[in-house]
Amino acid sequence: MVEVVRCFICVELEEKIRKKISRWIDELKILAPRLKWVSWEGLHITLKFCGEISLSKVIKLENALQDAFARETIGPFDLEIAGVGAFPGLREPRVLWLGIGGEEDQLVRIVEVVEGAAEVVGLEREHRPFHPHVTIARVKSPSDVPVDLIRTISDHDLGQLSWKVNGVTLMKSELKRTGSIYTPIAKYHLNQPEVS
Ligand code: 2AM
Repeated sequence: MVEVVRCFICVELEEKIRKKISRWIDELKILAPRLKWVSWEGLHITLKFCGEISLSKVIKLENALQDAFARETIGPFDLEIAGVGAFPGLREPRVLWLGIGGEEDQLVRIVEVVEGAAEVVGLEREHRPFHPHVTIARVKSPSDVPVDLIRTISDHDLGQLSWKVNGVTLMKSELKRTGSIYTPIAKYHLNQPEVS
């Protein structure tokens, strides 16, 4: 049997930021305990979801990403958490997320690099527009979302949460009954732009 790996490419958040978001999630959990809240380890910005791919394809993807990021001149850049929202919308949310601000245009450039490398190994391009976000909860049933929760998340100010993005991670995802377990497969560092 061919071994398959569920994986995705993401930007990780600094640990102190994940812990701060998580403390807020702990408060929200009290209002909506039936939602699937993401644990602090699982907070990230997905750049591309690869689905379940063969181990040999994972190795090819690792190499393609390595080559692509070695060629790129995108240097480290700053991102920040900017507001909250939901897919498809706050009226009937399926996914609750934190928005991203700062040098978002750099993130868009990185997604292009990632898509290019993924295409090299035969993965289909994402056709939906890229909407950078950090998923904080998934909703099974709309009745699990009290009005209070939406009011609380809309009114809350998490304060300034910004960090420097130094690289991108190819992450393995294992689905467990208690939640997903993410393990880095490889990390790709952003090049410092040359000073002339
Ligand atoms: P999101 O939560 O950032 O929206 C790992 O499972 C990551 O891959 C998740 O955080 C999720 O992104 C994304 N993901 C999972 N299943 C997916 C799917 N079927 N299609 C697209 N993205 C998916």
